[in-house]
Amino acid sequence: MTNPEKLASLQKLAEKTDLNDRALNDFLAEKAKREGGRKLPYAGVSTFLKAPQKTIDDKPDIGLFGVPFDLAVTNRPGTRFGPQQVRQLSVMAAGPKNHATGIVPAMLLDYADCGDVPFESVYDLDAATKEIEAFYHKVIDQNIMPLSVGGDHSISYPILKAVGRDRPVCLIHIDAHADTGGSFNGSRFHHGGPFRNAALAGVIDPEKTIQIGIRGRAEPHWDFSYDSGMRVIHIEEFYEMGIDAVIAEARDLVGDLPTYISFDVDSIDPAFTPGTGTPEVGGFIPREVQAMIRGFQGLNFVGADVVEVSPPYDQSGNTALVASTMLWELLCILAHSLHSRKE
Ligand SMILES: [Mn+2]
Repeated sequence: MTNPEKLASLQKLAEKTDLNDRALNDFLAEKAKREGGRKLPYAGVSTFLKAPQKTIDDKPDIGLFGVPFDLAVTNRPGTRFGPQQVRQLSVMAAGPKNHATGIVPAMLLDYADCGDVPFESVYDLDAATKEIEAFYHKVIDQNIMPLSVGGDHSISYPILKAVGRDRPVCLIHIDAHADTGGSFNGSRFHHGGPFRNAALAGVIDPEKTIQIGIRGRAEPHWDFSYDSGMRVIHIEEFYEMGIDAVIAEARDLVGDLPTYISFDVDSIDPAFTPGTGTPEVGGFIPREVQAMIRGFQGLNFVGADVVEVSPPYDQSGNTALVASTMLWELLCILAHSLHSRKE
């Protein structure tokens, strides 16, 4: 039996209800008071990372947007259901505190779920692409940093058209595919070409673009990446270099310039994220992408997206959970970046 004195002191310790992290403790107590108690994780309306619902007219510092869109896929559809599924699963990735970095985004600034991009032209790819761009111009006009959930990867192009409208931005792109393909079956707005389009529109700087995790049979389509000076790190080179060297190279490339980060769930091995249009075996484990995103903390971010969650192929919901976890990690580094700039 345990020493009675030791047991008594343990029992005394257990009477404490406050958290050791005093600042977080007071923040959460204040929040619960404001909201009339702790919100049940399984009740109410699902929002991205349990964020409050607002509109762009409320001008949150960071806006979480859904882009329910899959008109631009080369093969399997379904990403139009991505935002809804990520909203539902992201309650399990919603913080409040990043255990590795200590960041509590809600203590740094105001972020909100601002709903989905509205579409009129659901049968017309070119028109829908223009609608996405027009919506994000309004977001940028309101000085809101966008953190978006797709949707197929084609959405990054119209988003970047707004984000990079005043100057080309740097790009950190985590994906199995470089997505710099040309016209395909009569369109250049497909999900295999957003970063070629963005470079040609002058809204990203190809020489300040790094693509990480690239692999698979689509390789012959990525000439534009090499020809335009993008840095392509295939999955094999990633493991040869080691994650710290990859992070260091990306940081060195973009420096303190405005940087956008685009994360495609198919960068991760389909053992973890099968629910995506173009799964590519031999990819990252989720922990590596978490570590990479944390490794980018301190860069000068102007926005990010999480794309290619396709719930019809996501029978366990794990793809949406992994995507939600990366959404949370991205929120942490975006919040840190914006907060640092405001100080
Ligand atoms: Mn992609």
